[in-house]
Amino acid sequence: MAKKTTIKDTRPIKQDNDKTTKLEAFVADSTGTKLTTNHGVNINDDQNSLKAGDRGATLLEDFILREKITHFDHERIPERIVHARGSGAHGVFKVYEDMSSTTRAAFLCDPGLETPVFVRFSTVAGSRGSTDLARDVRGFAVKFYTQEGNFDLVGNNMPVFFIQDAVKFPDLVHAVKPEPDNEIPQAASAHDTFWDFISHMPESAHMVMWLMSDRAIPRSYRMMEGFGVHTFRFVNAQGVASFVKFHWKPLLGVHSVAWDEAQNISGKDPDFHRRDLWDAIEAGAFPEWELGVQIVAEEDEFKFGFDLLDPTKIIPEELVPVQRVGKMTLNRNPDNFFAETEQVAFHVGHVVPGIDFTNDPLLQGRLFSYTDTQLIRLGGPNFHEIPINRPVVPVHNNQRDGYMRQTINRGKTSYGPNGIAANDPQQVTAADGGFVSYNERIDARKIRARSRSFFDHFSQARLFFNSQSEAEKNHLIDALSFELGKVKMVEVRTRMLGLLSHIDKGLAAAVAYSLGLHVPLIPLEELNSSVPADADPADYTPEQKEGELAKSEALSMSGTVKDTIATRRIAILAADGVDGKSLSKVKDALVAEGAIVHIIAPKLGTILSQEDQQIQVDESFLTAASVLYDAVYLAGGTNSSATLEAEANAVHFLNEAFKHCKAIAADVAAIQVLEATYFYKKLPDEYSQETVLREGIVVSEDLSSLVALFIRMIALHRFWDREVPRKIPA
Ligand code: HDD
Repeated sequence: MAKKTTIKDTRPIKQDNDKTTKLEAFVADSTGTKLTTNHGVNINDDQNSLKAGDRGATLLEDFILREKITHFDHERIPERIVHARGSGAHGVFKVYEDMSSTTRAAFLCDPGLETPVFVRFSTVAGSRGSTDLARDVRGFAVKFYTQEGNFDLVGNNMPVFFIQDAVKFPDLVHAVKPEPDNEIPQAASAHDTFWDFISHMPESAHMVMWLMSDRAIPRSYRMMEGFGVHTFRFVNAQGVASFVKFHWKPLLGVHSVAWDEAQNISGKDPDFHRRDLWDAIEAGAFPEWELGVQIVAEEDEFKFGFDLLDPTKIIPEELVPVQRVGKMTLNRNPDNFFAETEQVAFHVGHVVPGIDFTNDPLLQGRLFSYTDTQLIRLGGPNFHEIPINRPVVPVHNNQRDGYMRQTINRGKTSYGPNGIAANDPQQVTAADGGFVSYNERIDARKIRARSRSFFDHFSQARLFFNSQSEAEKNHLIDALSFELGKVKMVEVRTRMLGLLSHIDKGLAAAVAYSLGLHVPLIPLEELNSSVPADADPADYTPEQKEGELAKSEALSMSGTVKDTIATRRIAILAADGVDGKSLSKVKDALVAEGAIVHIIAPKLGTILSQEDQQIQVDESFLTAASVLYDAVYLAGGTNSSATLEAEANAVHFLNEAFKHCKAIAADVAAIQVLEATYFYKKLPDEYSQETVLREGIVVSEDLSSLVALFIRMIALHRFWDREVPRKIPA
């Protein structure tokens, strides 16, 4: 076959790179249009079916009725087996500096280039209609529509995974999903089958620490980190490869809610995260993350005490710092949830030249699973033609036909090599941008076994626990006590305690206390189902190794950004007779800092201030709840305070906000309302600025200093220090 030297459709450099414009072609706007059937016939009456007489039977001939009902009957597609509940947004990504020394991926080499992205955040275990606030891992999947094709970074908000080999993924998912006999519980891991599985799966110890931490109950998708989890490869134009781990660092910091709060939000507003993302984008407060990379040279592959290919391990940031190389901004909500967020199909195998895989056995299995799942979920092999999934560059190959094919391919040939069409479409050389897999040398026997370098399941679980703040440790112990407390089978609880004791004896003892059990001594080899009987126990490395990192600051959320109150939700409690001037002053100052401020009163409509001015109420105590806010301000005014003091819902609002360690500020004229709460008598007698910033409560008549302190307090997010010493019923 004669080879042509020129290629008609070279990878485009000056292509129209705007995904929004590309999607426009598929957008349907019905404004001012006529109602038609799907075959384009104008419909005269869409409200009545065709009947034999006024009261007669409906006729089979009614094609309008049949088409409408049939379409309706088929409107649902199978939900994702995992990550069914999700929310999406469009945005853009820009690299800060040319990274061509490490990768040839064009979107990472040109700081002038803006790459469109679509992001889908999700929970894992729950169904499509389940609560956003489940204790769960969050999916963080990003589709980059690059000029060299789509790159999907299909990650989570936790940097490790439960299992080391994809062959166990169905078991993990079966264990965490609702139990098969009664389909209970929904969107929760607090049940027997999950913990039974985990108790036999010590490689999940590290991930379970993350799952039981507050990372599993984020305040917002906008305040979560993201991780590519696996070690990937960067390859530059010279073919030189390095290992890379991907990170997303949110510019708003990493923040969570309290577990009691999460459970309440699940009832008050199960769409809390979805609404938060949507509202922030609608308000122009575009969520932003920096892309971080940890790069390890090829020759350093074996210099760590863990295996880079093991997805249950992180590379501590102290060992390899995260370089922030670019920024992603989400700036547009989808036009249609189903067409975009539901039909988007991610795949870890969607890589572009310059990004490649490693032999992480979890990653390798994922490479099979994602295409396979879309075939069933989206109904056939043409899911890449769904508008949201199309790359911004043209697609040409010899694949044809199948369910719902959209492309009308011209010409006689659908094979290659061919002579009839001059061998089009043609292969592309590496120099012209063709993808060439990294030329990794593999010289091995075929085996079904685990590398010894994967045997240590506890060192990093312990590193994670040791790196948490005191409050975070307490939350982790509480979470385990809650989850195992929901487990019915005592042998599962006990086995878990045995497993926890290999992570940290104090942790196991604290959980055992809550469960009313003793910590059993279970030798590691009995727990280690994935380790062969003849393995050397030295490989389990249960104890802290000399020179090993004891703590990693980056693993605690307590050190993340705390200098902004932008988009934080603040409740101002008020009633008729409120001091309107002070209310406006506080509200204006908070709004000026970018916060969302709602006035909450006993009823909707307006309240009359002591200056005789009507103030619009945003929510009533019936429609609002403290768990939907980050902080509370209690406005002054004699009559308002008297009403709020007698309003049980207002007092409950304050008690709950206190219990969940939120910032509370009050005009001194409203002190009587505070006196009606559980917590008032527990507050320290003497207040200095330092106590205020530790306790998160400020009461003052000097509104200027009150506002300034309140803003600092809100930025600090939560006052976990007061949680244990000032525990209240709420
Ligand atoms: Fe997965 C969906 C992330 C392991 C099989 N996965 C899915 C999504 C995310 C992840 C974010 C939702 C994408 C979306 O929003 O549509 N998955 C991960 C991470 C993993 C991981 C970070 C470990 C590092 N996954 C994993 C394994 C397998 C799968 C080991 C199978 C062997 N994942 C799937 C899937 C899903 C999926 C069944 C369900 C829906 C979909 O793919 O599109 O194929």
